[in-house]
Amino acid sequence: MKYLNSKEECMSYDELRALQSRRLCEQVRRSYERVECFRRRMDEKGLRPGDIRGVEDLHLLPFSYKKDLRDYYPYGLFAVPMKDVVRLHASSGTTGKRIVVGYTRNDLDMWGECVARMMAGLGVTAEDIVQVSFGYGLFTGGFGAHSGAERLGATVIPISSGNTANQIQTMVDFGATVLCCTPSYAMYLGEEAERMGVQDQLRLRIGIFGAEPWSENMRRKIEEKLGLRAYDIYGLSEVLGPGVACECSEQAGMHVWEDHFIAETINPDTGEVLPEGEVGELVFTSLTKEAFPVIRYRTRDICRLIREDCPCGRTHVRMSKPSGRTDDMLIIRGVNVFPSQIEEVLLRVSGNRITPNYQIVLDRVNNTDTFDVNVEMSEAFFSDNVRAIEALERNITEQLRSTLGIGAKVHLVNPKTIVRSEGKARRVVDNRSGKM
Ligand code: DLL
Repeated sequence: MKYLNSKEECMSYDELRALQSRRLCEQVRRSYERVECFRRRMDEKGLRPGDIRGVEDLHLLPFSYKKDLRDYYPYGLFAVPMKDVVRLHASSGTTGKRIVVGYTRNDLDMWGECVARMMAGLGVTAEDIVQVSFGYGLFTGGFGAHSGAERLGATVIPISSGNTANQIQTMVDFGATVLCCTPSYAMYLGEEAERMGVQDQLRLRIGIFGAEPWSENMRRKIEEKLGLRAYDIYGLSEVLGPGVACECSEQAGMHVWEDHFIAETINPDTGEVLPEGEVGELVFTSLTKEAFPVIRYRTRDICRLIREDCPCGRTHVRMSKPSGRTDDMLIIRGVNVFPSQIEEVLLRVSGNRITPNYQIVLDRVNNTDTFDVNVEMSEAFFSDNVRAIEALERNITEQLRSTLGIGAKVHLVNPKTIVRSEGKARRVVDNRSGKM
């Protein structure tokens, strides 16, 4: 119970700002002394650590980018000697060199604390049995969820992802009450549990899902299939891993732990800071991380910050579900398209006639982009009624054209034919590279 609404979680706005200001000044001073890239950028702006007197001066600081992690690969941005680094994680991303992040013992403690707080806020206790089906390894998901659950005193099943039938049997046999994994894997586990006929033997009550975008519709479907309440958890390797932000019992935005991180939203084109409440690119500054501090790190995730009081009593700002990334924009026949726009149309038009499984496939034929959207029909809608299927395909095609301004070929495919993912779902298959 120690974690439920701890003192830090309920500080007044002024107390939080004062704490952030103290920690920010210290973080800037340390980073300036120890991280060459940051020092150079400060020098270029003619800034000294002493010029930053508190949160009100945050906007003066230079941004940092994913590219910095690649340029200084592997350890060039660390602020402590390697003897103090006790853990490394890495993320490969879809393109380019992977990135590496490091943690001191204190960093791991802070990480565990952040995850434990959010689990406690959702009602996880020492009585719970937590199945961690996020991948363990260089990906932060498995170890991140693990440390939080263990810190709470819950019983952890460190099963990692994959081997789906065995996952479900384990869930049943060990009486798992909490499940942590990506939402697409949760959906898959739900389908498989149904297929195995063991849905009513599951004891799950809480699901903690994240690492990829997912819609409210998907939340409802997962809740229905697994018989639990599903909560969104957000994070990124560069800033910590899972646990930077998480929903509370209200399921209405994810609290960002402001005693450890400052969140800003900016206009991604101009870098201008936006008032809280406006949609923009999310930027994080870490306040307590030792091995790998980040200052004004551009996440590329698009969301808005919510400063209103939350009925749960926590005072920390909330972020909305990311609606996309500034860099997942597709350019199809010259038109800018975000996968989230396609998902929104699919859900609006089709309701329960489709499942949340879809895939966008791009190719180039005769110097022209081809744009196909494969969408899986639900078991309930799937039938021999070819006319109903064609009518839905036409309807989706028309709505996509009016929303996106370009035509797509929509294919309704049979249930369970789109490849399931054990980690993050692959929504876009882009085969165009090298076919200019
Ligand atoms: O995905 C860390 C994580 C693990 C978060 C487990 C939550 C649960 P990366 O692999 O570095 O780290 O990917 C980070 O994933 O910038 C977002 O674009 C996306 N992402 C993470 N959580 C969410 C979420 C982990 N809840 C990138 N909703 C981030 C939408 C998310 N997108």
